[in-house]
Formats: sequence, structure tokens, C-alpha cells
Amino acid sequence: MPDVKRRAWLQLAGAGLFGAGTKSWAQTIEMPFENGERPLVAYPEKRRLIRLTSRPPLLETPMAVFDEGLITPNDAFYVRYHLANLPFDSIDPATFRLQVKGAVAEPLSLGLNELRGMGTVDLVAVSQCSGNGRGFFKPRVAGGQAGNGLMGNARWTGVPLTTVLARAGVQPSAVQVRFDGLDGPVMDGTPDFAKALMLDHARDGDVLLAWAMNGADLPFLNGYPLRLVVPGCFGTYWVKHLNEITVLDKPLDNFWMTNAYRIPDNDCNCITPGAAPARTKPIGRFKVRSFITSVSDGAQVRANASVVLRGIAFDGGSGIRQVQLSANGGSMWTDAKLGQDLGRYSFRGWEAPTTLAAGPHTLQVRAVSNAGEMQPVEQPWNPAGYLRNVIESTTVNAA
Ligand SMILES: Nc1nc2c(c(=O)[nH]1)N[C@H]1C(S)=C(S)[C@@H](COP(=O)(O)O)O[C@H]1N2
Ligand SMILES: [Mo]
Repeated sequence: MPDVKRRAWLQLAGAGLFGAGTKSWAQTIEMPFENGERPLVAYPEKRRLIRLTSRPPLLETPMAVFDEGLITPNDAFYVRYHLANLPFDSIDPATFRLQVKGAVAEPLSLGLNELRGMGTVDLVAVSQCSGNGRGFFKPRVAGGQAGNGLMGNARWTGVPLTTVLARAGVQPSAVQVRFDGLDGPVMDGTPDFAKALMLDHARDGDVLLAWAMNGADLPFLNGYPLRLVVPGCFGTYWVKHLNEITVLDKPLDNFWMTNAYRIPDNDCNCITPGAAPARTKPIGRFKVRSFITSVSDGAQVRANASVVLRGIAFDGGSGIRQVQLSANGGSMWTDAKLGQDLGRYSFRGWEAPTTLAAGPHTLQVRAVSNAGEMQPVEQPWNPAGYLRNVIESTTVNAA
């Protein structure tokens, strides 16, 4: 990787700090659920983020960042890995190659410059981890106890995957495309992280091989030098440090497709806590969500004065049709004004003026997608704590 990136990582590894992060432990943040105290830690190319685990790094974006603008800055973008063996010393952009192989007419080995020469597109899209908001699940579920900050919205630059597949020539027998990155397990026997998309999805034109994020190289922790971008779909498919694409003529059967990242295959994608789902399927697109970003839970606001509340909404790719706000626990709703449209996969900003009498208030926000999808009043439950999209509540005190 470029020298500055490499140096920062080697220093960290050399000092034995890879697990600990760089800066002091002094700063912490309290998440709004049980055992919610977390350190705020800065890694190379990252500002202080909420650290859930260190090996591998799982870093959550503080909600206040989403009030800075519709685009999440690279240094504040969340980080999620499954395997602790990160390729921080093995990536040289000059010799990096992406292999395209399997059920293709002609296998390819492409350098970054060749990829750049194949036709560059820009697309704004939200990435969100399946477990975003898992810490709020009741009853609680196992896994990283995240707040709602395992999401971010960036402008991705890359080449459409379909262009690269067409160059290789997909054989008629093909059904899926498998993606593998340079990171690996620390111990033998841990399954390597690889994911697959159905062939039609892989060729839809919106799935990108991206080398840049918000106009800069991908930060190392977000997949330098190349990652998959799967707009509207959960982060598990957005394979980082992507160096191998394999066209498959039968569906991928590995731990990450067959055992992990699956949801109940019914209308609510939910089960009764304690029951076992009758059938499951791989997680796919985001459900519609919305958040207030201009005030946080427990904030003080001015009483009897017009306060403009702001926030964001997004869905799995149809775009946002409507956002509504309630200041009285959901008995009355008023339309918010939607902000600039950066595309159907992006965060959509909204704002709404509100006047609150002195005292405590529960603010709620709900969005409707262009596909007509709405947010539920009660969170449906699933064993992995995926797909949270309940109408969120923020309690403020007007004085
Ligand atoms: N190579 C690699 N890619 C990966 C993962 C991983 O562990 N290894 N995790 C996935 C998951 S579950 C998520 S949510 C996203 C997170 O992307 P980010 O760290 O850039 O935010 O990366 C995905 N791509
Ligand atoms: Mo994830």
C-alpha cells in the first residue's frame, strides 16, 4: 500500500498495539442499552470511533457524525471484519491483481489501472451491517452489541461489475458469482470469508468494483485497494480487499452463505424468541429506516420556540417518498421536508420545525419508501439481531 498507509500500520503492529488501537483509553461513550460503555479509539486514517471489538476491529460511527452532512466522511466510516488476519503488509497498488475466473470464457488478471480504464462510474450508496442496532434487541441476542452507527453513506467510484464480467465472458452454465478478499483467518480451520451474489444481481449494472470513496482511495480498513459495492444490500456482500472473483455454476455453499447471515424466510423475517425458524434465506436488501440526527437521546431543547429537527432516511433502493415526525409518542404525525436527492441508494435528509412545551417529549420519526414500505411500531425479532428498522424514539427535555 502507499507508504504513508503502510507506515502507520507497521508502527501499530510493531508496537504490539494492533489489538489495542492507538490513542489513550481516556475517552468513552455510553450506548443507550445495558453494558453500553465503549472506548472511543482512533485507528490509522480514522478519527476516534466507538470500538466494539479490537481483534478483528469492529468500529462504530457515533450518531453525531450523521448530523454533519449526508455523506459520511471516510475517517468516520464504520469498520467491520470477521477475521483478524488483515492484509496490511501485503498490498502493493503497483502489483495488485484482481483475478476473474471460474465459469468464464477467458480468465482475467486485472491491475488497478486496467480496471480504471474500463469505464468509471460514481454512485452514492449506504452501506449498513446486518447487525446494525443489534444492541437494542429485546430479548437480547448474541453478537456485537452495536448501536445504530454500523452504517454510512459514501460516493463510491469504480467500474460496474457487469463490465468486468462481460469482458471475461460468463458461460451459460453460470448461476452465481463468488467474491473473496485478501484477509484471512488467524487460525487454520476458521472458514475464509467469501460471499456470493446471484448472477442476475451481479450483472444489474449498479454493483461496482470500487477503488475510491468520497473522492479518495479507500481507507485501508474499508477495503483498500478494491471492494465490492452492492447498493441497497447489507454490508456482508461488500467484500473488501477484493482480489478474486469466481463465476460459479452451482450456488456457493460455505459457512458465510449457508450458516451465517441468514434470516427467517417468512413475511416478517421474524420468529418468536426461543423458537427455531422453519426456513431461512440469505439476508438481502435493507428495510426502510429513519433517524433524528440533530438531537440525541436525553438532549435539552428550547421550550416554546420553533426548533428545526433534522435527520436522515434510507431504504433498500427504491428511494424515500415521505418522512413524518411525531412529538407526542406517535399519536400525531406531521410531514417533514425532504432534502437534496443524491440517488435512490443514498441517505435522504429531512427537516421539520417543531415547537415543544416545557417538559419531557418523545420524538419519533418514520419513513415510507417509494416502494410503499413502512417502518414497524414494534421490532420483529430474529435470533441474529438483524434488520432492525423499528420507528426510533428520541427523548428530549424542553426547558
Ligand atoms: N474482506 C472482507 N470483506 C468484508 C468483511 C470481512 O470480514 N472481510 N465483512 C463484511 C461485512 S459483514 C460488512 S458489514 C462490511 C463492512 O464494511 P466496512 O468495514 O467498510 O464498513 O464489510 C464486508 N466485507
Ligand atoms: Mo456486517
